[in-house]
Amino acid sequence: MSVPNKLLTLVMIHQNTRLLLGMKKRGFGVGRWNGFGGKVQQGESILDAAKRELLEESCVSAPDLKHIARIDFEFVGEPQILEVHVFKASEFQGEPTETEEMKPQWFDVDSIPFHTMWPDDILWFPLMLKGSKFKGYFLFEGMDKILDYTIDELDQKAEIQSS
Ligand code: 8OG
Repeated sequence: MSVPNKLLTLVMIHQNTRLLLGMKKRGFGVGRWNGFGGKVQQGESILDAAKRELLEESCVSAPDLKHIARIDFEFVGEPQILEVHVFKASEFQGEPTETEEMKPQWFDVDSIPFHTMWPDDILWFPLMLKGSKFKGYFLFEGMDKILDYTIDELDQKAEIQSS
């Protein structure tokens, strides 16, 4: 029997030339800059989970999140696919504030610290930054090596499907 995908969210706050990232202080992806997000809870919508995790991890709320991508991550030897739903916002309320999970910082879009991020990010951030919708798949061996991947740009009107 196949294992159901694990649903996760990832939120990017992007304003013109700057992007808000957080340094992950603990857990999966520790030591890497990333957007804000985490697991979708039982009975929660993916959008509500994205808003909740953004607030919990950065003290910022963004009422108008645009669902821009679904990226599936497979890890060699692990049966469960991580299904990450990516959202983007330009408007937000509150002041980005360090929490137990994340240390937020603004980056110029020309100086994104890809060397201290998940290695797939450099491959799909350009699409995210230019406002595209897309679907991605990455096969990882461990946390650092990508064995295979696909990225398909979608029509702006396309609805991002979840499993
Ligand atoms: O709840 P937890 O902190 O474990 O959630 C993991 C977060 O990391 C979630 O926001 C999804 C995100 N994430 C992955 N893999 C990758 C990846 O390869 N790149 C980026 N940018 N984020 C990822 O789980």
